Amino acid sequence: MSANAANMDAAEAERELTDGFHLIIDAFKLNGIETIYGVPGIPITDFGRMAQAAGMRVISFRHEQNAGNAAAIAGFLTKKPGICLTVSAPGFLNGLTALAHATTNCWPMILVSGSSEREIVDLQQGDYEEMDQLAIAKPLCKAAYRVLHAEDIGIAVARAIRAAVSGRPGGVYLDLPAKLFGQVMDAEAGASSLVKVIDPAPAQLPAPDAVARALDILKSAERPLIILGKGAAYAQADDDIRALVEKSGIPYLPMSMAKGLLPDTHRQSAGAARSLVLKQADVVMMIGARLNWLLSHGKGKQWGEPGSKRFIQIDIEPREMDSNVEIAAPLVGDIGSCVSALLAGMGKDWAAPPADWTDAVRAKVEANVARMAPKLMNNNVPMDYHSALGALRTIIKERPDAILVNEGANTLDFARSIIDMSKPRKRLDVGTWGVMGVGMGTAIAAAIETGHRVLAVEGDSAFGFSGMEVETICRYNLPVCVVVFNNNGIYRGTDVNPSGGADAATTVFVQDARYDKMMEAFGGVGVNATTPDDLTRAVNEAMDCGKPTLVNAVIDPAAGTESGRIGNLNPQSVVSKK
Ligand SMILES: Cc1ncc(C[n+]2csc(CCOP(=O)(O)OP(=O)(O)O)c2C)c(N)n1
Ligand SMILES: [Mg+2]
Repeated sequence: MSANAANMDAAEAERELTDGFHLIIDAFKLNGIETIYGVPGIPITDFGRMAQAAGMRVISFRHEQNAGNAAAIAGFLTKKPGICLTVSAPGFLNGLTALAHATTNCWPMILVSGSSEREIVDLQQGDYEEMDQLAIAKPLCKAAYRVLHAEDIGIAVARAIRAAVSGRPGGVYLDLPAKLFGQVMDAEAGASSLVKVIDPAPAQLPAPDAVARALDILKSAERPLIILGKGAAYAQADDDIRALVEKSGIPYLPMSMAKGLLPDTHRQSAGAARSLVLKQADVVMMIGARLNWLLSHGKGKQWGEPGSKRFIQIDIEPREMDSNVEIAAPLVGDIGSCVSALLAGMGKDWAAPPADWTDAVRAKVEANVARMAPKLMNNNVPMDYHSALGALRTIIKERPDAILVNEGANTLDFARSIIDMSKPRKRLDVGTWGVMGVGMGTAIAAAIETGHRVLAVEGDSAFGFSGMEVETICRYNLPVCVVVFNNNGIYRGTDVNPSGGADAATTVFVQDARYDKMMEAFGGVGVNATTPDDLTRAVNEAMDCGKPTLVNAVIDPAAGTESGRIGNLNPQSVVSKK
């Protein structure tokens, strides 16, 4: 070898190098992504370590589904994609439910999964955790990408971010084969291969004639109604949405995760008169709410006389229009832009809706609230849903910044109507699917992303889906108070095995279980509460000190109803009823 060639070799060796591990971390950080929710293992263990070393927050869970649910709700809360990191095949599949959930709910999330060697996977030669993950993820998310070369990491992360947050947000899958992590490239070339996403969710302005059409219809209404969906909460256009509702004088109905956009005690809230307004309104304007099953598809008995309504719908996705019924005024654009265009178009002298309509709604709300009030104060032992939730309602009222996480059947339905919210994005629940298992992942991400206190109100069944994450709550010392509504089962704890056999009935659990002991096992505070006073004391203390706490709230096993408020969706057997 000539002296010259030897010198060049030495220069080459001295050049700074980077690799896949570092490029992925740098690409995230460049785009403001600071937190990863995941479960370690081959091939991503070192990646997690390096991300932590590089100053990212890496939160390790006990099961990927909970990490995924954390990432999904982080997306909802921040408008940035929540990141879930999983190992290949089984870890990936565990995370996939949450990715599909995020997509269904229109929340930005990126499931980043390690995968096994392409050459072996594609020949189906039985690699460690072999699976064609990209193909499996594709139908369950908005977009799915695989990166084979380190120099493509920058562009791949940029594509994933833009796909997740632009237009209608949703879940994105990013497949990172094991070999990618160790691939080496020149550090300078690596740095210049990274892409900072400029304006990741560009505003989409509504067409002026579409705005005028919507305002014309709204103006002509005799019994108008506004429905706020979780899309409106996601938009973070809180001031304009409130201004629009107040300027219009129109009664509004918040879907469950839109509660608090305006305080539930607002004069125009029709939350406690839902049946009346759905049936009687003549014009309904949906803001970030879809006419899916949660609104009975915009038709049927709940909606009064067929053909009695005209709908105005604000949504960023044009295909949402006419999905279930005719939309008289489609307003396609991002919610912030649409709402501000409506506000501008309303001018200074917008006439309030006819007083006989707003008075009728108000009267119904007041009657229903008054009817509910004494139930919330009963002192029955064991507690029922009303007395236990009456106690929690006061606690949330006194702490408007606390985040309420809620899942279950009766536990969900009663809490939704009983606990008033007064600020936006403070109520996080089961979303579009009504899925059980989001509780602990949601509570953890809510605490991490916002720094506020979290109160998770959980059915005993619902809690079981993610209950092991109480260890995670203790490990990161998060200010989460979990209240398990323990009625010994799913819906009720009173069913008996119809065969007379020794097995428990399908919907009941171990009687008188002590979920509070689970929290104690990891060093948190556990309390068994049998009265509203016990419950108030324990939850107040937890919310004051912020220590991980689990309160086992003993609820009358006979107090609930089958499927809470959606029992009508259960198919019936004519044969077994003979
Ligand atoms: C992933 C998933 N599995 C199953 C269900 C069916 N499901 C609906 S509510 C529920 C549990 C209800 O019981 P609990 O949480 O104890 O609330 P309760 O009505 O007893 O207050 C179940 C299993 C679901 N919604 N999601
Ligand atoms: Mg239960």
